[in-house]
Amino acid sequence: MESTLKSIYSTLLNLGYQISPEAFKLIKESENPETLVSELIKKLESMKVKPIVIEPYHIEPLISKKITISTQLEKKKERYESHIKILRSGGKYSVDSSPEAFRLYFLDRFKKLKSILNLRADVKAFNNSNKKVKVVGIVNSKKETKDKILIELEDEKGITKVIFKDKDVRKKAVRIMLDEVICVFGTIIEKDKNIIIGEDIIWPDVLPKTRQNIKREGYVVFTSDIHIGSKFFMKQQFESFIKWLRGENNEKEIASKVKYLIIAGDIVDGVGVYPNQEEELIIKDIYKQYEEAAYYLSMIPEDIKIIIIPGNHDACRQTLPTPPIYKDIGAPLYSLKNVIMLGDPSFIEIENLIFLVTHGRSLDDIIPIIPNCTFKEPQKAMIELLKSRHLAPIYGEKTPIAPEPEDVLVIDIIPDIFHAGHVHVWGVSEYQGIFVINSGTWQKQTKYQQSIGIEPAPGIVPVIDLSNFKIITLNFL
Ligand code: D5M
Ligand code: FE
Ligand code: ZN
Repeated sequence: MESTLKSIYSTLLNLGYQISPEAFKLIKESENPETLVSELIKKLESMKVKPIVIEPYHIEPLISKKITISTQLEKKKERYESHIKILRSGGKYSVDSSPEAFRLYFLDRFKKLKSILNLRADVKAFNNSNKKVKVVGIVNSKKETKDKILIELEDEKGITKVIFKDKDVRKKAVRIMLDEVICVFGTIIEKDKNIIIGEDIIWPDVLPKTRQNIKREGYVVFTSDIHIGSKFFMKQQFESFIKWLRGENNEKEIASKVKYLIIAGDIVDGVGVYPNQEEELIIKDIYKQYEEAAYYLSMIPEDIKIIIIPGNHDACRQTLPTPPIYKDIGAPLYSLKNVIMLGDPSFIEIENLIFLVTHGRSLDDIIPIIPNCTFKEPQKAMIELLKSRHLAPIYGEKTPIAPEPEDVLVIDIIPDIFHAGHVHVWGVSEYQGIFVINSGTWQKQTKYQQSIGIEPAPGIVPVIDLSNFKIITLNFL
């Protein structure tokens, strides 16, 4: 036995690996150290970025999990499982993209948001008179001149032209986004041409939310944009995050209470996502990228439930609503027992709290056009999405939308927590009692991002303490 262990030790050293005493202990105590080590070597050789020191977390996933999970842990898992309810994930994924499908899609968007607007006290209280009218419509066009903002609002009956002249109302009107649904109060100036002077604008918005006051324990951890496979993936920092989740780092107290990890897309860097991306890839095979991703996630204790939705770098249909990552390419993730693979957007109830999770592609479209929104504070733009009650208001820019019969991008269920990623900058806020969280990234600035001045803020992880509703941010840099 002793000699077997010695030869294992020197084999690893000869291959250039050091091994930590804890990891060595795991090998020593395993049922069959030789088989385990040959599997370990195979695994390490398949990794593009090899560890210098072998740690327990490299080995544990290779030891049959059935042995390491005690029956008690299994029970705990079941208990957690019953606390997760998927309210809605992705859409129906229809493939019809005919003009008629688009007409029906926007009609559904209009109807859904109109009924949300009609529930508002201010909209309800406004009574049309001869001259004064309210119009609820979808924004068809928008033009800005020096002293006017002109929009066209479309409803079932036709098009109303609205002119905003007054300085104060113009300030509000700047924020109007194409294809969103709003209500305008105004005065008719030409009835036959349907022209009104806009005097006020009402967005669907959310009312202050009161959380169900029940006793909860534990932490929810938010992350996204891991970009495994990219040369810029911050392996070391991500590993220290995993170590923390395993209770092997600072802040053990919090780590031991983590019950859920939510990942809002861009698990891997993908292939062919943008021109010449292969030059920035350390793993050029998408299957291998998911293998590596699953290997990392398999190091996370199994009693932490992991929820994963896709991002624009993941392997799946790219239009919103987005189905879960393909089962064949993402197979290694699907094989993890504690992972739940969902679509974008997903409404999930966890311990009686509603989580809305989306990757956040539309942030690229709305940040540049909304005053006071910047890529440095994505949470502000996320609040604007809540005001519009839509996850991708603008059609035809960077966010591809599939015209499904039902617009599942309407925020018709008000969440307690709204989580997105994509812009690679973390940010947290609270709006009307809703936690708004952007979970940043684990990818350093890429060359492309450098060329257009995107400055990521990686390695920061927002966490919610369910017992007191405080947000903590942990820094793994
Ligand atoms: O996106 C990360 C951030 O960088 C997001 O705000 C978009 C921006 N980005 C990255 N690549 C591009 C290209 N090719 N065009 C425009 N904007 C881009 P991620 O989804 O991680 O690539
Ligand atoms: Fe990303
Ligand atoms: Zn993205």
